[in-house]
Amino acid sequence: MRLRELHCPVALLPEGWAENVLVKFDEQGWIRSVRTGVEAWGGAQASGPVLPGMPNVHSHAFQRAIAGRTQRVGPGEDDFWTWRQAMYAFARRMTPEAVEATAAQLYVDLLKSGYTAVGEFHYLHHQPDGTPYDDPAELSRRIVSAAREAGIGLTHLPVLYACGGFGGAPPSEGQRRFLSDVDGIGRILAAIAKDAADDPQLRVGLAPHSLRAVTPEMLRDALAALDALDPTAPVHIHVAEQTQEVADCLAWSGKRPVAWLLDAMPVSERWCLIHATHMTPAETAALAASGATAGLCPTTEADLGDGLFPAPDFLAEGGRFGIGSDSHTRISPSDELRMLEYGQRLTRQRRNVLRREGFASIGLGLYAAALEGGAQALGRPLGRIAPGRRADLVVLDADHPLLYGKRGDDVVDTFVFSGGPGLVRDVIVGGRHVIRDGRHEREDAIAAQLRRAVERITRAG
Ligand code: NGQ
Ligand code: ZN
Repeated sequence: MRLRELHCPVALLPEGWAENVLVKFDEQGWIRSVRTGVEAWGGAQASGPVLPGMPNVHSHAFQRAIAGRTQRVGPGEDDFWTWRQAMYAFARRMTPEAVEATAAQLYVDLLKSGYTAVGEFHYLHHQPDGTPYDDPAELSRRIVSAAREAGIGLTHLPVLYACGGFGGAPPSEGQRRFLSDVDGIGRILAAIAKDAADDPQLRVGLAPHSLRAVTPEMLRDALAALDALDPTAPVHIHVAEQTQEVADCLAWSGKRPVAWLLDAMPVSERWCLIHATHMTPAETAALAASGATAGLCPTTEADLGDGLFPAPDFLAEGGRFGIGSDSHTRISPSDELRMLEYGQRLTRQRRNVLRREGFASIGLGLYAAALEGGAQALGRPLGRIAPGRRADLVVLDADHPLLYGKRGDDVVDTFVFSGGPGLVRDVIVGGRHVIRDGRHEREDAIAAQLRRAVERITRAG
């Protein structure tokens, strides 16, 4: 259902909390006006505090299908690289139908947890043996159609993946479905950009997978191809997630991955460096100064044993970040933000570590930072209840016992540290009321379609 306005008893505006806020939308889903101190008179009324919806900057939708399937002990020690083998083995089994069904269910679950837009870092392009589908953009189109079915905003990021390691090392068997050259990825980009032209819910960008997966020449050519299409489109890349990757990059180039990228590439506001876990203080300061965002995925980074992002230094340098759920072991913006702070508390033996100037609360400071950084990373006007931004809103459940008697910053701290997705009651994306009273109108059909797809791929073994 499309709304034209929403009256909010309390809303988080760019300037802070405001009461009796009337937000008006146009039919394309843009916020037209925001007025405060307006009494409700019978139009659509939010049942609780209203926050800007959270952008999710990093998703591999198909990996939701492996949630709970990678926690078994292996023959030797388990690490990121043994997880990756298990992930590759499962990725082989994904049919186009399974990709779409998994993504549609995932996107409904993202909405229910308070995410209203997602950056899909999409590298499953081809058939299991590496042959392109008849339509080379087949699986990208499946992602777009899943996002449309769920009603979530999408920044589609087709991945350029060509090598198996630094210095143009050959790819492995398990990477066949991901491989393309610059022209191939350009064709997928152009196909999806056509769909995005008249859809304010959709944007495209480019994702060179990592410095392991592309050569510097390819990276330059791909950026040139992207610029020809859209010189402001987002660029996302995995970087410095594992210490092995740092060591390999040093052996190849004499530089650490983040330093290499900042020196060799025009890293700017349009870039989002995913993970950037392992940085020296100089790299941390330089990344912050570049204006690029760090795409932090704390629950996945914990699950994969990556290490801790140097968040206190990065924030002190004015660094910008967005959050992502990456492998989707957990789906919850509050989990990502809480883990970001708790990682620091556990190692420093202190409380309230990630403080930000102008914010009295940790939860709100981090939530607000992730809104701004997330909007920047996804290249869409999100993250603020303000005219000209997308009407992407989350209504918390004022009837939830955790929120009794709470006001202002305590509401967001309760969401981030205690309530999580259970506090999300209604979600509006681009003016469409996609989650009502905790339910998505198509959730039964979407779950049924997933069940069928899972049964088929499980049977096919
Ligand atoms: C991915 N995931 O592309 O899904 C990666 C693993 C890799 C994370 N880095 C594969 N969390 O980096 O080679
Ligand atoms: Zn990733």
